[in-house]
Amino acid sequence: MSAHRYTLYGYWRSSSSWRVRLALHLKGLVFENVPVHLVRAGGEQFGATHTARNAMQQVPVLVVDGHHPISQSLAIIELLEELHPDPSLLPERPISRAHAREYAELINAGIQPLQNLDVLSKIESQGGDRMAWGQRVVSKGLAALEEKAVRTSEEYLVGDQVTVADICLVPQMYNARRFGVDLSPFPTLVAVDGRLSKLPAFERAHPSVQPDAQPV
Ligand SMILES: N[C@@H](CCC(=O)N[C@@H](CS)C(=O)NCC(=O)O)C(=O)O
Repeated sequence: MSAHRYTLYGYWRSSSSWRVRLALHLKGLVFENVPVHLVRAGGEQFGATHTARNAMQQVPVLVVDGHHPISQSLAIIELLEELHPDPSLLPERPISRAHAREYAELINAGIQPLQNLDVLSKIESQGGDRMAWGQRVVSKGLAALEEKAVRTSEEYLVGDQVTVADICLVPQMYNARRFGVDLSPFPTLVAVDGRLSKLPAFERAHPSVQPDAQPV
């Protein structure tokens, strides 16, 4: 039972919102899930109500105890880790912790922002091919991650504990499939993603079972 009240403003298919849902479920925390529709009516993220929560006009936003809106999924996950350290989403050894953070950032800073809705729309509006762009940036990032994970992975990306790296991996693999990326060069990532997807917290956080999910 949490001493804090959590409200998550997110979108079923947003990979960053998915990361926060995963952290909340892995830590067994109760939260209210409030959908912000990123597409309908031009995008609710651009409206005054959501802009007041996050001037970046993005999800996720976690509101803590009704008055602290926090954006940026990794900052939110770090807050949850500090407030609820058990179970930890970081390995014990400092080097392993660095790897978990490294992989999370590789996805958070090196892949996801290059293929988010905003960037894809701009690519398209300038005559580019959004699918080809998405495939290129996702494949490049996953290739780097595969090369690293081969050396640290056991059951999951870093050893045999679920970490923040795994939280970032699963939504990114889902996006890779949406872009039609060939995953055969990434056997480690595919195997870890498969194992993670069977865990109850990962099943509960999946976009398809969210209240705002739409048929695909
Ligand atoms: N670095 C941010 C990224 C947030 C982000 O890219 N959110 C996307 C959904 S995954 C969004 O709200 N997009 C709305 C838009 O592009 O208009 C985080 O980790 O929270």
